[in-house]
Amino acid sequence: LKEHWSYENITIWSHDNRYCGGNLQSPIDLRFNKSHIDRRLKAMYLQKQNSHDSLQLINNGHTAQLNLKNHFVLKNVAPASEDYRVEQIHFHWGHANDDVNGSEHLLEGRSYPLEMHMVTYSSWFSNIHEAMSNTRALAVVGVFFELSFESNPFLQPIINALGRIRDNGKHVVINENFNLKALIGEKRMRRYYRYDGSLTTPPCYESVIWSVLQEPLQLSSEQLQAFQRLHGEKSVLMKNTYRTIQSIGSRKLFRSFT
Ligand code: 1SD
Ligand code: ZN
Repeated sequence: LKEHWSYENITIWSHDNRYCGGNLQSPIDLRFNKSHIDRRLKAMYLQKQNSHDSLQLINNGHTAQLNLKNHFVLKNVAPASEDYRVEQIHFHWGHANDDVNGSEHLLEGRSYPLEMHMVTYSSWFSNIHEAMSNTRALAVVGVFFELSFESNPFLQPIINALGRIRDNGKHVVINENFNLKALIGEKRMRRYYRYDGSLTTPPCYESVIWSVLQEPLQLSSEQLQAFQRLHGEKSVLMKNTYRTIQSIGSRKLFRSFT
């Protein structure tokens, strides 16, 4: 298992990580006409936990990641299923002067400039590392962002902190109020695509129940640029932090909405 990988050479990920060459890989192109309605897919929601742990935003060389340990559980991932504990959120984007590419999933063949992932793990496991490689032990919620003239105030606590984690390995504590529930919006969690997939980065474990919300969030181009200014390994600009789409193969794509 190789820890070192980059977005410059996605095509060779499978040389060091055999799962990356598997049949249940992510991301994929989400198409309404190729999806099946599943009426058992209920509105998901976040339940606040009683935690006073600080929120840490880190530059891990591949993305900006906000650690949310013990703050929320995700409910209704599947009918009568266990809770999924929210571990972190992180982002995927393109590069400066590219307002189009950046998302990992596509919607009707279309990309968005930013995609947020909320990574959760089944409460049957004691931590995410134990869960990581087990079937359906992770549930990741993907949320697209599209550009708007107005900035998104719910995203601003993260944007403000990005300037302080420009370089690989940096981390800061977010002291401003960050409200994940308000950022995503309760209603948005009703309409989503659902399929069985993988981590979109090495080791590409095929352990993820994917939910990608149909309705995007908005951010301003100034907010987007704050991501595009981050530096990764060897101080090079972190750019095009997204994996190309993978074949859906024989998998079924479901949706929660009509
Ligand atoms: O890319 C992330 C990776 O950084 C890590 O967070 C992993 C879960 O531990 O998830 C992948 S992803 O599939 O959510 N992109
Ligand atoms: Zn991700």
